[in-house]
Amino acid sequence: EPTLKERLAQIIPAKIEEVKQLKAEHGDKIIGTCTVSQAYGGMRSVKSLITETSLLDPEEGIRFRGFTIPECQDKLPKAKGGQEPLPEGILWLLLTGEIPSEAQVQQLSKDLVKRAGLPDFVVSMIKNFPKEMHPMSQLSAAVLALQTNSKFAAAYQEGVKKTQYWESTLEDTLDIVAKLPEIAALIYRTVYKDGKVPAVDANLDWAANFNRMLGFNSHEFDELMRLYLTIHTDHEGGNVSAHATHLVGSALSDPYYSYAAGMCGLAGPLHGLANQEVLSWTLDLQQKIGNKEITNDQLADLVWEGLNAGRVVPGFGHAVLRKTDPRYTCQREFALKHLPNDPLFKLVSQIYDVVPPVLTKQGKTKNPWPNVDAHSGVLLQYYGLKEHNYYTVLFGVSRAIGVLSSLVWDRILTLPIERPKSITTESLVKEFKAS
Ligand code: CMX
Repeated sequence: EPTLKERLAQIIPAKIEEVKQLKAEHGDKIIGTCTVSQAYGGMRSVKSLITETSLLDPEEGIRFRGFTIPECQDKLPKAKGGQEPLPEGILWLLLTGEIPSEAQVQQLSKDLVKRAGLPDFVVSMIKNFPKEMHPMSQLSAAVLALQTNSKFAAAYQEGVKKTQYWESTLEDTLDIVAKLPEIAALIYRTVYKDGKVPAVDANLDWAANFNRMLGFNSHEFDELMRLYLTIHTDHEGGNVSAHATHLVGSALSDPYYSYAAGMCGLAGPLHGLANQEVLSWTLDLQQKIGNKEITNDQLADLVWEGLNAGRVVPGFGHAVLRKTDPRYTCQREFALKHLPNDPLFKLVSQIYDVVPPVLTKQGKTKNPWPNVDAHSGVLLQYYGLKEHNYYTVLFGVSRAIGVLSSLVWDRILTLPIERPKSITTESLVKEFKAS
């Protein structure tokens, strides 16, 4: 069977031809417009980016290369005895658009094991970070330090042809994905535990290896980690982490720079950091409630308290989605299957009943339903990964698979440097006064 790189090389010519034809025949067709409100409003729903790896429907949620999350859970290869997809499979899917065979996924797992391992200076750098430094800052800084390894940067210096940029971008992508579990685990073990991380195990898949490095040994948690690392990979191209990676990469900054930029964006509370905020908020509620059961009305009062103080309800709302996030739903299903009686899960379920009507009544948010971040924390807590400040790092490890696969396609399609036009308020005022 062809390797990932060989398969990609087979797929690429037809795809490039398709894009060439599309541009030749329809290059002047309009796909989106931008109003004054949209320019001031974060360019919401302006269609102006090409991202091949996934597509988000406001009602249905994400499709990875055309496949919904339940379809991915059904079709992607699993670990022996497992039921959740292996993240190696979604890496293959996002890159090629094809569901890989078990053998292809195993081969990719082995390739990632071979690429694992960190230079000593990165290990000692992480060990010397102050413990108060946020784990997301540590993650971006460590990835930037690793940039010295970039094969794309080296190839570019050597004057490699534009049509071959994708090859070293793919090499960097696989290297980064392979090395991230150790980086992330080292951050975790150094900040919260004894600083020791076991070497990668050639007989384990990527997610199970990550769990061993973090210090967890439960097969059920391995299953959760596989699911978690699969569903957080990609959410089309306009979200902050994906767009930042794409934008920085468009300057031909290598994948290390580009991904580190994406991680700086993921660290914002309106984006990835929301999962940390959700857990703090939920535990806070749990503490206020104490050991008793409360009615939905009483819980609603507590939610209103936060809203009236001007805070958002973390984990609810979305810039694009208008229904419950399917990434929320599949985590809820995992919880119903494995931890139906966990008190914190019961509270999260009650929040799911109570918050949407409250947000609807408040009437501000366009989407009162929960997003991916509203559910991940409770699962991690259950399996003993309790340090919420760390949660966004897990999101970031997964997101590498999506944003870097997309970056490989940016280079395959030889997309140019991104440079939209900006305007001033003064110029707008002048323009519309005249008309
Ligand atoms: N709680 C309270 N108010 C909310 C809200 C929430 N969960 N979500 C949106 N609103 C408010 C907005 O703050 C905004 O208020 P103002 O008009 O006073 O500024 C209004 O509703 C309209 O916002 P919107 O158009 O519905 O939402 P946006 O597209 O601007 O923002 C998002 C989307 C996700 C940033 C927002 O819903 C939010 O802040 N949610 C909470 C944080 C969160 O869960 N983020 C994670 C998203 C998923 C991810 O990227 O990881």
